[in-house]
Amino acid sequence: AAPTRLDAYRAPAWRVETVELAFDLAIDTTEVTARLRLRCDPTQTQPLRLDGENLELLSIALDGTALAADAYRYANNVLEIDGARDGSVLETRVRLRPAANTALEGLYLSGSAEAGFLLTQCEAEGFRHITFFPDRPDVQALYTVTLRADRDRFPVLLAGGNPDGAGELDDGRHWARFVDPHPKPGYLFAVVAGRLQSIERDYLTADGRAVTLKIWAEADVIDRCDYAMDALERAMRWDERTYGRNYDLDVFHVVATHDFNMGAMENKGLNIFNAKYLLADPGSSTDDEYRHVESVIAHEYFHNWSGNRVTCRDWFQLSLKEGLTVFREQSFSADMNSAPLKRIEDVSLLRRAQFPEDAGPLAHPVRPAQYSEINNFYTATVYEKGAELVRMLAGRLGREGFRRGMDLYFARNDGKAATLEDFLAALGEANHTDLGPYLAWYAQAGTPRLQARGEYDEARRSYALTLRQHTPATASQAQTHPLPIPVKLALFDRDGRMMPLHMDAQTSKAATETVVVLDTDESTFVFHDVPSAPVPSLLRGFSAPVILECDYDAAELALLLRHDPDGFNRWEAGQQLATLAYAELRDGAPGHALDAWLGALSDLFARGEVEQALLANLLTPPTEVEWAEREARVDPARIHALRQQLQRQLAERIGAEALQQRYRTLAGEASAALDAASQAQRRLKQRVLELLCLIAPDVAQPLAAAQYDSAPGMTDRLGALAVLLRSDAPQAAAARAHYRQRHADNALALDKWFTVQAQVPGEAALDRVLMLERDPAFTLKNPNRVQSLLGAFVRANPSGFHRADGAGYRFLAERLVQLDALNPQVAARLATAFNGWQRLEPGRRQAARAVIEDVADRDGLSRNLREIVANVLK
Ligand code: B3K
Ligand code: ZN
Repeated sequence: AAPTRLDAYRAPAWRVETVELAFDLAIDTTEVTARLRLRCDPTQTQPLRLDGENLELLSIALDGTALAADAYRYANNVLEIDGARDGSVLETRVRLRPAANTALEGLYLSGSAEAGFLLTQCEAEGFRHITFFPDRPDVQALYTVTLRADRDRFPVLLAGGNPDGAGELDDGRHWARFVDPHPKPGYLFAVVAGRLQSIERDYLTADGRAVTLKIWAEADVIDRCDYAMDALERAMRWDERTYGRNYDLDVFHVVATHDFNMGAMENKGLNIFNAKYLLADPGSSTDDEYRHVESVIAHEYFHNWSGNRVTCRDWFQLSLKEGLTVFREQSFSADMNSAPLKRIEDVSLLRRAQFPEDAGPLAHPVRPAQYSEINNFYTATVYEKGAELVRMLAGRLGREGFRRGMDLYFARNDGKAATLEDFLAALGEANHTDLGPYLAWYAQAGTPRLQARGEYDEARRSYALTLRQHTPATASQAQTHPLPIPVKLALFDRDGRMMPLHMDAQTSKAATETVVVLDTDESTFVFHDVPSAPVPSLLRGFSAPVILECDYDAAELALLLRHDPDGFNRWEAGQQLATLAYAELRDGAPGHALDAWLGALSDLFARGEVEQALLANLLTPPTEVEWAEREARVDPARIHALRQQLQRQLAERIGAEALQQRYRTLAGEASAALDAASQAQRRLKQRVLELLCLIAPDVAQPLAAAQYDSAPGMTDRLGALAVLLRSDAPQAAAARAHYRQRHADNALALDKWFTVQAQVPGEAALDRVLMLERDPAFTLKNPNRVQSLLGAFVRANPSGFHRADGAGYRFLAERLVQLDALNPQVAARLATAFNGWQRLEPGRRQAARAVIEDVADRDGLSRNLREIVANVLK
């Protein structure tokens, strides 16, 4: 089929005003009756066409009369119907096969046929797997949903909206009805049915609505939902306070499943979560996982306004809801936890996941121009880069201005399907500002390079900062244009103090931080009354998603690393300095940068004035993936070796004695408490143990083994296991076996057992993965398990996956083909691990190309996998 194109958008000829759905639910076959009241756009003359995939049509009637066989045609996933008019009512009845649905899209079974439950996933185009419908987000309808099922097998029946009656039927069956007063697109529809338990909380919204919050899960995990409930309440309060947004139904359901293709789904009134992002308990969740639960709970909840009340006109606008909602979640998490740490985490993710995407054959704009399979565009670019674009706009308008703009955006577009233009227009108009130039960011792929050069004029006491931008061409766009780039900056004197800034005429009150906007290819900004040659701190807080190429020297970066009061920028200076040090090692010329990095960090370590979690981050150099991005001929084994060498030098400079002592101090305070200080202490302790193990394994391994044995919580236990496995410690085998047995019945804990082993670097990793695949708990049918082993191996273990003989590539190709037959979405996502193969050194490059071409030649691939493989070869 031809790709779908943004510029081919047309408003729907047919809309649906109301939908009445009735489900007769059972595991093997479910029947769905749909009554649609149709509206026709009088200016268009198309026949009625509805989407439908894998549907067995049982009956069809228009305005109460069964349709003759020649009055409709069902082919190529489209049902075309003759004779419909404005106001017509169409009734269809279809049969579905949930238990046979391994793609986990539409209605499917979670768990076993005997004990599992039924649920739906509709975004992006799953609703057409449930009933015939114009399955596009700009068709918004009012839903009434009736569920009928055997009471014993399906005691709980849920759908989005407010409850509207329930009761008994014959033969042990029962029914429940739900009415949603808010018009919504089909992708937000959801039902859940089965044996589930719940926890419940009353919530009163700021505007006075009494709401029941309910979290549902299977009996064995229901006692792990309390943290999510607390997080939900925090998120709801925060959205009231920060954006004036209240919840708008009488109940809010959240359901946990172990069988889910992604993180979670914001269905109206009935969010469905991958258990990984909902369940949390000290015995089996790490600190990171607790934070993820909080942020995903918030993200899905925030969608109720940014996504549901105001939805997307078409899937090209996906970032309208996703970029905005990620930004809202980031702000929430920053408020709940440490803002600099959150920023560090988000920028790291952007660099690890989005920059490589933007630099390779899969590059696409935040608003793509075309797609063949929309599920392939739930990417780091649409989500994370999209969030960075919103952050730039918010920064530009300031806190109050942004709130004004958001108020107008929600008011104007409530109940509508909007575009990115609508978003920028509302933000701009509420502030009498033209944000139009920022639209260019949404249309252009690739990460801009920002070059900075500073010149100090001693006689004039002025400092001229010249900024230049350039975005390299990408596979999808040969021509690139300048973009508005806000650069937040400060100037430091040589004692590490920020200078007051005086720019041209306008500034009389002298701030120490300012924002300049570069919106042309090149521009020079002049600062006056600068008493001495400054060290610029540029792009503070990562004020734009660009790559800064600045001719900082090592001493300047070290000064920022030692003195910048802003945690993010201090970390950033350290990352840049580490990158210079890495380049020195790579070129066989260890020099100033290495020395400055080691010196600054060992001082900061000894002086102990930096907060513990930040210190742990400072002591961690950029990832192998980030460094691979800078190389023209990537040799992942070499990058790994150099990074290890760099860390070993850091450990040596700090000294085994000092590391050991610090470890003992930190270990003395071990607890499973979740407060920020306890988390920070665990994080630093882990980093110290890792560094110590690089230079004194004989000392570190027994410490790790003891930590494993006495760990009060999962963060300590898993951290210790990782150190033992990575250093091939004599104690590793016992700990590995112990963990396997202890957590045999806990799927999420077991996932981490697979992951920690899949991530042990080096050429032996593939054999380990093959061995782990033979574990009885491994299955290709569960997306979390696939991610935990295969995903961790191909994405987070570069030196293992990129084995020199190409065996890692052949292994992935084989699994992709197997997986594709079961679950195309999961297969396609895994296939993106081939991104970047063009820049591998020649040996690996050839091996990778042969393997990818071989996959591309297979018959019968899904549209999902075919598109990724074809794009990756570009
Ligand atoms: N909107 C969903 C993602 C749906 C993915 C469809 N393949 C989760 C989220 O971003 O909140
Ligand atoms: Zn989202």
